[in-house]
Amino acid sequence: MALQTPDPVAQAHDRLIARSLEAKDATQAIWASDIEDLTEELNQIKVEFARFRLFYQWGIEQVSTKLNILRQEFEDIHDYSPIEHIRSRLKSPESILTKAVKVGCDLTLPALRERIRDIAGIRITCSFTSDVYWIASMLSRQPDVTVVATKDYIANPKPNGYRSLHLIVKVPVYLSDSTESVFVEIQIRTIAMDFWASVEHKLSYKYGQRLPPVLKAELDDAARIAEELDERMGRLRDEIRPMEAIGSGDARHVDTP
Ligand code: 0O2
Repeated sequence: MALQTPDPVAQAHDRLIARSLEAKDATQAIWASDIEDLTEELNQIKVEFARFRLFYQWGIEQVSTKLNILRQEFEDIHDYSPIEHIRSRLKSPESILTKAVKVGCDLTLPALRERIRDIAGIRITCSFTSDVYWIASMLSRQPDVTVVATKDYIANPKPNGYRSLHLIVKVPVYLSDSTESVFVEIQIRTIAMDFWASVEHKLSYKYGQRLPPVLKAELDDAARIAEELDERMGRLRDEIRPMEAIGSGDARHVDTP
């Protein structure tokens, strides 16, 4: 069953109905001034919420810039980058409210700011598992990035086979007269992990909890194969790396992830 999200317009509508029912005399049910007040209130909520989400967009831009610099630096020096692809998404107002209801968060901006930490999301894909940890380590070492939580679903995959490294970081957003901090969720995974997760996501979307056993078995098998592929690619890469360092005569190659 779909979760009910609180809709400010529907709530205002319900309040108007409630007021009119309470009124003893139908003629005094709804005053034009009431409607004006509520419209004004709704517009204010919309403006505040749009500004609230904008901070997270800026948070995404901060982290994306850091990642792009790392990527370009690596491509320039090593002719290779541990970062294959970067995607970002800002949670929609509906998804924010749905999650807030799900986790029992108050529907106030301070509560949403504190409790819903994946409003800004960045997903990084890379070729090798070692790249995943290297990227996490490079980001964590930056002085204005604070890692507040780590979920290592690579070391400890979820029961369904999901693997990925998740970081919740806090980054500053510099405004003209102040600095605000926002949470950004960063998911880092290999191409194989990402491929599996996107197929699993589509199947979950289609079947929910009722995934047919034959598909569940296929998915379990695919998770095992994806893990094995990552391990094999890692071993092949370990073979190539020392040769690259010697071939280029560049000692910096040894420091790459
Ligand atoms: P969306 O639209 O992708 O953002 P918490 O935030 O700690 O209260 P949560 O949200 O379960 O709990 O955190 P977790 O486990 O770190 O998962 C956050 C995100 O990871 C999810 O976001 C998914 O993007 C991804 N994810 C986690 N588990 C799975 C999984 O089993 N399969 C797939 N395909 N993705 C997964 P959202 O909020 O679900 O949605």
